[in-house]
Amino acid sequence: MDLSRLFRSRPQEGEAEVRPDGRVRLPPGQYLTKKWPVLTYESTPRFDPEKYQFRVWGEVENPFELTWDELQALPRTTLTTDFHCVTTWSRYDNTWEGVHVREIIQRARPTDKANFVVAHSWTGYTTNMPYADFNDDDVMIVFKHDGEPLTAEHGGPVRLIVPKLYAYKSAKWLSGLEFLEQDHPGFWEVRGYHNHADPWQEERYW
Ligand SMILES: Nc1nc2c(c(=O)[nH]1)N[C@H]1C(S)=C(S)[C@@H](COP(=O)(O)O)O[C@H]1N2
Ligand SMILES: [Mo]
Repeated sequence: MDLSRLFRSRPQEGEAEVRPDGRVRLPPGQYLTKKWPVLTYESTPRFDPEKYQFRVWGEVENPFELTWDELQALPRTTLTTDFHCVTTWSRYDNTWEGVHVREIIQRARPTDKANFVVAHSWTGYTTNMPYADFNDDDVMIVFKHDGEPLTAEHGGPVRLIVPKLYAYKSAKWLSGLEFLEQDHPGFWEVRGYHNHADPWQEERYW
């Protein structure tokens, strides 16, 4: 499924800055968009706060579940990061509000066998990543984008955001996090998308 042609537009001159860490801000082969396209495989699901459970399990000392209210009550962070889709659009300066994943890590206490994380959506969508990519300064469970509640089509009311990997790692409608010793490729990863997905290495497909 390649929707990139639908969204292609000219990159804007002068926006390909170099980041403080030395990385070029716009990854190779990407173009900038100010709009925020929707990319979903499944149909946008319903959300029922009464039935919602956020589950953390696997290679952790303290597996747990949170209700919607308990998840909402965790300490909040706001961060502004860029978002890069494998179909070649990038959107700069998205302000995310939500819970930093380290709030979850702290409570779950991953064991020393926790080498990978699988993010689960209540639709059944999954995506996998190395624990080191998950446990990073900019990885968040978010409820708001640019000051507004996340819309349902963008994963509202709760999704994962992993800014340094292509956006298929940012599971919409997040319902749980599974910590694993062995890697377990997710929905797109078994259908031809790169297992790791680093935009600066153009890890798009395999
Ligand atoms: N549950 C779920 N999460 C998902 C997807 C999906 O199809 N289902 N698509 C992924 C892909 S390929 C991208 S590019 C981003 C798109 O997020 P957006 O629709 O908010 O732009 O969500 C990711 N998360
Ligand atoms: Mo994507």
